[in-house]
Amino acid sequence: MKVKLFTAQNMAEAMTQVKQDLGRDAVILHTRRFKKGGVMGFFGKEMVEVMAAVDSTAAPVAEKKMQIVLPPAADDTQLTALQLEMSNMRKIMEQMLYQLPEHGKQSSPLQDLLIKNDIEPLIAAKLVKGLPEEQSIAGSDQGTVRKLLFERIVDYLQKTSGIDISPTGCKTVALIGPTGVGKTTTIAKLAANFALKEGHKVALITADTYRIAAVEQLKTYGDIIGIPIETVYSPDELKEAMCRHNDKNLVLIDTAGRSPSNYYQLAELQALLAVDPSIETHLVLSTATKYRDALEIVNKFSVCSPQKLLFTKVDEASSVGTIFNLLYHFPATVSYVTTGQSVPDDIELASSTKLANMILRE
Ligand SMILES: Nc1nc2c(ncn2[C@@H]2O[C@H](COP(=O)(O)OP(=O)(O)OP(=O)(O)O)[C@@H](O)[C@H]2O)c(=O)[nH]1
Ligand SMILES: [Mg+2]
Repeated sequence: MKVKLFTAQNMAEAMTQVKQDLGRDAVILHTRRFKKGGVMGFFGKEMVEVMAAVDSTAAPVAEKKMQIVLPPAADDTQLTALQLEMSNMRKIMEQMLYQLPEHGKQSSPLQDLLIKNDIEPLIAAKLVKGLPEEQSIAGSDQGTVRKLLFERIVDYLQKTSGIDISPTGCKTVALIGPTGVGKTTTIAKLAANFALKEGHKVALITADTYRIAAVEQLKTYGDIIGIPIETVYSPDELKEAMCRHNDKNLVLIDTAGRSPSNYYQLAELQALLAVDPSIETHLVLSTATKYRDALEIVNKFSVCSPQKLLFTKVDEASSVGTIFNLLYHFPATVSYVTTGQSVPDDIELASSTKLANMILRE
């Protein structure tokens, strides 16, 4: 790890120095403003100091392509296999539990369908509980029971609402979530739709100053869409940037991906968003996330009090089971789902009937 200190007259200049010296993969470790010259700290010139680092052991790009990925050490492999085995056994036992006589009857084909679409076995059992047997409904068509189940599912998915913009006020929305789930891409999709398709005045703010490349990623989108973009390094700067753009209909804030197990990072994010309680926070999750991991993410990010959930990568997930399982436990509002990498097209307002149809997909 190569660590270096940079001093410049402003943050933009410091970032250029970091990029030139350490490259686009540099990580910002610390920033501070200080006064240079002057008398007892007064009348000095304001300067910024940035401490940045880059992994000096990382191979150059060309070399990286040729790297051979070694299998994990024997112990790790055994451990992973054991964990997998235990997880499979747990699933089988949960399913068996609901097929035992005290639970009434054998699982139904609809229950099996729910489980196949990754609805947790216990939730699937509760969803079909009390539904009539298909053959017991005299003279009804085959789909009657399915329709009843569909309505039950829709009931749990009812809370959906996107970004509600008022023609007069300024709405501010921040996207938060784990790394790589698609926050920046989703911000670009939202910005392009609200600015270009709906003609609203939109501005972007990025608080993701962790990697140089992250700032550039959003700046590129901002330039293409033709809307202003600001970079902020602290809660105070966020407040100032929000004030500067209070003439806009929508201000979208991008944040750095955070690990749910890093308490410090989450506390920092919480402090950033606490500068203005009017910020509407959407927690972004990949639909392909395993349910148990998604639960952990929602639990840990709850310190940031997100108002809505936003699910990305529906196109990459084999089911939308995680979405349903989560909403069964946390009756949260879902804003959007994203369905691919294309900006601005691959985003939709969440629809309870569309999701319910996917949950009952054969
Ligand atoms: N298939 C698919 N890929 C997506 C979707 N949304 C984003 N991606 C891709 O996911 C990758 C990561 O997207 P980013 O927008 O950079 O994710 P991020 O959450 O901002 O990542 P960090 O800022 O590093 O935390 C990119 O390759 C995107 O093109 C989606 O709906 N479907
Ligand atoms: Mg990002």
